Amino acid sequence: MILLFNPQSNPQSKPVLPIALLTLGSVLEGEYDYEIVDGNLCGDTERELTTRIQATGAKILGVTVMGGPQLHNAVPVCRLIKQKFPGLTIVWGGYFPTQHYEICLKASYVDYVVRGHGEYVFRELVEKLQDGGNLGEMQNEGIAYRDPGASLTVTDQVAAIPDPEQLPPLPYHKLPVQEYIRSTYLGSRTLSHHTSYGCPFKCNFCAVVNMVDGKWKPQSAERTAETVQSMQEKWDVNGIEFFDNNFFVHERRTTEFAERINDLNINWWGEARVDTMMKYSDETWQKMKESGLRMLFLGAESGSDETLQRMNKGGKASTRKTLELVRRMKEYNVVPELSFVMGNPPEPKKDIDQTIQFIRKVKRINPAAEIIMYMYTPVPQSGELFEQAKQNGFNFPETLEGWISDEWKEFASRRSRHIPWVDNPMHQKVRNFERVLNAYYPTVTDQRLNGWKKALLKAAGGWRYHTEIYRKPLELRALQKFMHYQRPETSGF
Ligand code: B12
Ligand code: SF4
Repeated sequence: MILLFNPQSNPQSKPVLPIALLTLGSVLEGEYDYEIVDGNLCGDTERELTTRIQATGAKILGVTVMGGPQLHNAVPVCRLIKQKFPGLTIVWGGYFPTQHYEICLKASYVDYVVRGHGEYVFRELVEKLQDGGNLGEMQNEGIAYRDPGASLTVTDQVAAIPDPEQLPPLPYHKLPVQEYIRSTYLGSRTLSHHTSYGCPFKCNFCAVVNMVDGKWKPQSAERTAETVQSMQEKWDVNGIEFFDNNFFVHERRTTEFAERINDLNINWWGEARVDTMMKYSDETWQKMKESGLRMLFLGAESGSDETLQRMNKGGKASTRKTLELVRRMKEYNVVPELSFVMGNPPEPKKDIDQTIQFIRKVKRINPAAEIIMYMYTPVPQSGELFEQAKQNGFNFPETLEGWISDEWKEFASRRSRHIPWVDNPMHQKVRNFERVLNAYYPTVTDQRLNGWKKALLKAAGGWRYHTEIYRKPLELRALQKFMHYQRPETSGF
């Protein structure tokens, strides 16, 4: 028996479907016994795992791990579970272990790390562990472990990306899917899905590059549309969030998908690049709109063309294009959700000021645009930004215990106050501006904010926004707390 475990990632809100575990399960289906344990559905994850291991006699525990709150749950739970069941093999996979496998393998409670998209390599590892095969003869790349002499064995490459079109359907029957359906801006019954792996770009602040090295593999429009239709038939879904890193790479796939779901009356959301969406024809935009596209998440990243270059943003990314796109989206009434990476070296203050001014321009053009502001937080890969970060005294923690300290938990959530090149006044300026911006332009996707609450927030934030006096917005803080205001990045994914 194999248990696939999703540590708690968002215990306060409605759980998000653990798609990684469903797809790992899809290739075990019919060959191996397995169960999925979702920490977001159980209060005490350690107790739940203990009960399930005792009841099933599980010998392998596969754990999916994202930096931030999820790691915070994964570390103590795996430590305790390993103490209780020393014979249990614990395998970690996902974004965090892919990047920081050496640190993970220092911990006595992590036996193996699978790097990259792990469906086939995990299945082969399970086969070897159960049948006693030689790990040195693994066909699939993407595994790292310490042998009994404690030296590190790691394959040269991360796992090859599986072709999503060839993967079996997701084994939804392993989870209580109804629990994951939530009400969002898209619809009263929204569920998430994933249709492509990777991204063809290599932005040097982005963790996706380490996973896929500039590759992108999609499922066909036909299969994607069929899945959406079956979600509607089975669970009466009327909103879909596509969590792909870059759903819109191929215009033809998007158009075909939009045509195929046109009559389903479903609203949808996805993640895209600004330059790609500017290349799309008016006809495609019209089709996407008619098929129910309500909102797009876009990596605008910066208000400075110089910084976009330094980020290796690639393609034809530019600030001018971002402004053109938000104007275009206004015509189609599709909400742009723009994500920015603030405080980039070598001149973080200038970078922050330029991006704040740029966001003000965006809002003048399209007031409905949602703005998400992250602080630049390096990922371990080569590139000018990371080199400069290191020169500025940046180092990752060397143990998992270090990673789960409050400071690094905040860091992994990309809102850290402890980035060496961003001093406290700079950090405060970003957060104060964010507060004023969110008051003056309350998010359109927040379902709890009704008309009078929005009007009150807008009035209270107006003078600060116009005079650009962002310091100490205590009155806005109190108001937003009182109204349970929801920041844009917590509204969808
Ligand atoms: C859904 C999602 C969430 C959900 C949580 C989902 C869950 N598991 O509970 C929520 C909304 C809570 C979330 C939050 C955050 N997320 Co998030 N999230 C995603 C998203 C959009 C989709 C994940 C997904 O389902 N992918 C589909 C599956 C098939 O792919 P996968 O997860 O990579 O899994 C494959 C491999 O990683 C591997 N694998 C994964 N787990 C395991 C386990 C084992 C045992 C094995 C063998 C293999 C394996 O094999 C899988 C199959 O191919 C990704 C982006 C993306 N498209 O992947 C970002 C992403 C993972 N998130 C990210 C971040 C930064 C966060 C946050 C930390 C910060 C933020 N505010 O965005 C927060 C906080 C996390 C927390 N609370 O702990 C980053 C990670 C970057 C990094 N530096 O590591 C990503 C890549 C987004 C991005 N492009 O920046 N997230
Ligand atoms: S385009 Fe987006 S997903 Fe692709 S590498 Fe750049 S930031 Fe990452």
